[in-house]
Amino acid sequence: MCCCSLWRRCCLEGVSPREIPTYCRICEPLCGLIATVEDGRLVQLRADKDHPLSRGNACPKGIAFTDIQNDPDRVLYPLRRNGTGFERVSWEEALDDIGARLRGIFREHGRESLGWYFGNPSSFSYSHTLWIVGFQMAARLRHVYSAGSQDINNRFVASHLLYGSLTSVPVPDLDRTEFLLMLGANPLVSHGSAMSVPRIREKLTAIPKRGGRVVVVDPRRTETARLFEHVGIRPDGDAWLLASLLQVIFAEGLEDQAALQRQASGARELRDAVQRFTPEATAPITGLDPDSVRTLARDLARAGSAAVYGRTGTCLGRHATLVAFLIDALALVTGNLDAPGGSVFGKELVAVSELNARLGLIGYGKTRSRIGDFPDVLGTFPAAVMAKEITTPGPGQLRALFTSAGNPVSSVPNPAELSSALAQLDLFVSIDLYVNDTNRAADYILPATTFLERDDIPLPFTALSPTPYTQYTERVLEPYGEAREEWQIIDAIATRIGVQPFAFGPARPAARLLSALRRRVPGGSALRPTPPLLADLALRTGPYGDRFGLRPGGLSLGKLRRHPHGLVLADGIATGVLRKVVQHKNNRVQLAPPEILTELASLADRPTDPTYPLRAIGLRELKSHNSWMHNAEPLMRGNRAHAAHINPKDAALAGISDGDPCRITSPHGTIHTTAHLTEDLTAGTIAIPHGWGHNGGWHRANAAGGPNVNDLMSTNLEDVERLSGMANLNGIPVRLDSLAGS
Ligand SMILES: Nc1nc2c(c(=O)[nH]1)N[C@H]1C(S)=C(S)[C@@H](COP(=O)(O)OP(=O)(O)OC[C@H]3O[C@@H](n4cnc5c(=O)[nH]c(N)nc54)[C@H](O)[C@@H]3O)O[C@H]1N2
Ligand SMILES: Nc1nc2c(c(=O)[nH]1)N[C@H]1C(S)=C(S)[C@@H](COP(=O)(O)OP(=O)(O)OC[C@H]3O[C@@H](n4cnc5c(=O)[nH]c(N)nc54)[C@H](O)[C@@H]3O)O[C@H]1N2
Ligand code: SF4
Ligand SMILES: [Mo]
Repeated sequence: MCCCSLWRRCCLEGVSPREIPTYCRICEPLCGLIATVEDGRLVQLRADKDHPLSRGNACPKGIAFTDIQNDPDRVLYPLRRNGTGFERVSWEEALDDIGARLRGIFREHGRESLGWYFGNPSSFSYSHTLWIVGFQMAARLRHVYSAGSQDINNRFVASHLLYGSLTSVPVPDLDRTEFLLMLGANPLVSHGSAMSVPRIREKLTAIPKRGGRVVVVDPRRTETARLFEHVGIRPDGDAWLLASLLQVIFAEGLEDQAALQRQASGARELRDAVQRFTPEATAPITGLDPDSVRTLARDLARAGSAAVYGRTGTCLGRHATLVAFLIDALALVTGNLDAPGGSVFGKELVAVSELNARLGLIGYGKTRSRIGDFPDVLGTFPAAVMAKEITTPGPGQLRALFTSAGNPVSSVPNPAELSSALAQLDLFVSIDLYVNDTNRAADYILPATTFLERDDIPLPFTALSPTPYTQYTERVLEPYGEAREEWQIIDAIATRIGVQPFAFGPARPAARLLSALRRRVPGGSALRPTPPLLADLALRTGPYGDRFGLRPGGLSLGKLRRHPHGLVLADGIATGVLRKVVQHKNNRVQLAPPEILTELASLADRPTDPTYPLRAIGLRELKSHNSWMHNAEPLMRGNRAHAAHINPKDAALAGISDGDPCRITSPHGTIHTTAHLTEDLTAGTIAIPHGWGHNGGWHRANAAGGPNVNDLMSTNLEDVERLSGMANLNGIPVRLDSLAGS
């Protein structure tokens, strides 16, 4: 149909623009988008009014993705390093050489010398994720790293300890809660994380509108805190605050006895362990007035319903696993776990947790890292030790590395150490959209499709959505240039080293099912499963599935194809499901596992060093997305530049005025940036955006300048959180100096 109803040349020549519904895969709300495509090129992206949840809402980053799709700096052909930089080569040449070099490395050093780092955008591609897992298992990869150790692995470990199920993460029941206690999250800017909630501002503001409360615990009076009640905690004080809230609740008999009896074991030990954390005892560390902490504890315990939620601000400190654990413990002790309006467990689209509980494929601490002896979390080791794994000789040394959708030189601690380690690799291959700050050192850069150039279904996100929904999208564009989907690239590399992801033995029921399916699906590969085939299989046998006709009305990919704007699966998250979630033998949430009791017993603040009197924390910006959207013109207008947000009192002590250049120094490194003075920061805290300081193939991003804040961060083994391998990126001791006049 003609979109302009004027029958212009485009219609007559059959190239009339097409408008195709799809969804954004930059961050977790997965907002519905309409892509206008003309002559095989993306013309525009706009918000999809017919998406059932985002209903015509999208943020500036989603709209600006047009500039990334069409960016002249994108890598569209395989690139090989030569003496001076990169040269274009054919796919066959690249893949054959990579295969041959890998085989040589394996002959000399064994398979364990191969590693993979996958970054944040991989979580938004089902095919990429599936093929990494398939490849990891088929090739028995040990060196696997991800953005998770800079983001959320502590949350998974807390779930493992509490529920015996790593992937069971409760979400706040936003539509029903009367009290939301939110720690270390800024959803007005981040748009929500570990929860999938389009139009989150509306959801949050609806809480006080219906008479409830939202309390935001954050060292910065953030965009979110400004709308609600703000508790200005000192960086990394959360473990002490949470322990105090529990202490008050137990001491005043405000715990929900019935819930404890029904759901938990270890309540008495937990009560004993938090006894020493009175609000008076923790005040010097949290910076919070003991009376207000007591009032908060009482209000939370007495609320009709309450959800406790924490995100990256609580994940990147020194006690990350303990903090994530105490967040859920507080919900349980107040009777709000798995209860309407509380912290609730969504139903998975694909039964990953249940399947994993049965088969025990991936887990926690199944293996330990060669360097640092860290437990694996879902098959991955801390990215903070990746550099040392490359540079430390001995059996199992990491010598050949792939990165896909990742920019670890920008995102992990101590980029200088990692950069110099990458230069020592025997082989370094990256699958990306750009020459970024990491793969500029690669032997090969293989061009990936963008999310608009691949089909998708957001498999893990249904369980994180307070209104369960899902959506399947076909690719809306043919790949530009010679870009390929990651799974195809992984498959091609696997073939060349003689492994096959998803090769099931003939006796396995899954194999029988697959081959039956293949016969039924037109074009289904006779040899290998494709992502849509696996997704269909997983969907149809999953909790919402149609069981191949046994459950009429259930889901299949075919059904989702008939609902291109997405499908709401239920009105809300069902409660009373904890017995199914918990995998511990006694079927109870463990409130006092030994790991946590040890953490509580030894909890001590880091000694203050007068040389570094301030604490640095992170700051996400509306128009940045980690490291990779600084090349998009609409997001960089008005000469956007990097700046550290500093309380005027701290600035005055250092002789710094607004807009001055300044130097920030930690025990591990130094950065230079511009000072932005604001009362939003609690005195003593500096907030610094990450993901800047570029030196890749993206011209505008390079020109934007700024430092890499991770120069301040440490990869010393004692600075990596023991239980989950989390990098310490918040609450870093720093010193502030003026650079004016120098
Ligand atoms: N100091 C500090 N550091 C942090 C954080 C912090 O708060 N403070 N936050 C941490 C967090 S939460 C995260 S998630 C990490 C992110 O860490 P990373 O995932 O390592 O880095 P990103 O900046 O997300 O880089 C993503 C890369 O993927 C590429 N890309 C984008 N889309 C695609 C695609 O579809 N396919 C492929 N193959 N490539 C694609 C981009 O070009 C870019 O190079 O950073 C962490 N680092
Ligand atoms: N615009 C934009 N959106 C994004 C991203 C982005 O880069 N830009 N990144 C995406 C990614 S990968 C993720 S993981 C999510 C993250 O989603 P969020 O975690 O919601 O994002 P942040 O804005 O980093 O929020 C962390 C908050 O913790 C506070 N904080 C820092 N230290 C502490 C502390 O010790 N205690 C407490 N209580 N608070 C602390 C910070 O001031 C900040 O307000 O956002 C996603 N969305
Ligand atoms: S909030 Fe913005 S970036 Fe995130 S999914 Fe929606 S449109 Fe995309
Ligand atoms: Mo993240």
